Amino acid sequence: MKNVIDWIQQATSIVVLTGAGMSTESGIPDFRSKEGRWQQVNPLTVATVEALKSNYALFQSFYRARIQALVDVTPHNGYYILAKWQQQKRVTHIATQNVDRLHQKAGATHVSELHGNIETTRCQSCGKQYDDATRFLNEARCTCGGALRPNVVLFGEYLPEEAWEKTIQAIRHADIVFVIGTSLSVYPVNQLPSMTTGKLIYINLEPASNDQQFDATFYGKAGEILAQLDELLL
Ligand code: CNA
Repeated sequence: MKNVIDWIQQATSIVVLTGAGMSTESGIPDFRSKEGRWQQVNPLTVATVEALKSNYALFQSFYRARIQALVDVTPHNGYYILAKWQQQKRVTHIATQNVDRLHQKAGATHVSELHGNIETTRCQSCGKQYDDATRFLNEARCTCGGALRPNVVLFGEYLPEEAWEKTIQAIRHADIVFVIGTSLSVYPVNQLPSMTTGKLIYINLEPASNDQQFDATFYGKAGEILAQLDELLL
């Protein structure tokens, strides 16, 4: 812990990359833990373009449940700590695989949403954007008649180019990259940690198969470990 505090204090650019494990302490299940959503329904069969095109009812009900489950969810203390580090200019870039917008709800700005977000929607046919999910939740279609979908990146789709490029640039120039709450099993985001020449720090409940690349690892709850680090920084 002492080394990591020294690194943080000396760093001028810290990048944070988060995954679903960052949100479990706010009550949102991840995909791959024992308690994760993956155990009940396989997202590989639903969060896909194929499901959107060939089984829209299943696709719609999967995402409706996910959107509704987020209504009363609030960020935990770990999210506020990262937002504070960003305001203090310690953290220069936040990138997330999460679609829940909890970074922004805790006050973080300019978050690169590598897998999009679940709050806004668009038409799969004409591309028209909707600022919220009301129409989608009401099972209405786009004004053009096309099917609506959340602005998430489905399996098999490309990542948003701007978010991806900004994140690569930030990671290449970072002194430290914090990788938090991700199993690092989803391509291409799992390639990002190896792109830095800075220190790599992993915070996760359990080891990942490729975590020998990290300079420091903390196995435990993200919110608790961030709180310990933050306390030592005061
Ligand atoms: P994942 O594969 O489910 O991995 C999550 C990791 O977090 C696991 O290794 C867990 O051990 C770990 N973890 C769980 N709880 C904690 C905790 N409290 N503190 C620290 N670590 C913890 O999820 P990834 O993000 O790696 O996979 C990427 C997918 C999951 C993306 O496509 C996301 O969109 C998708 N996802 C997002 C959300 C969300 O937006 N909150 C929820 C579920 C899935």
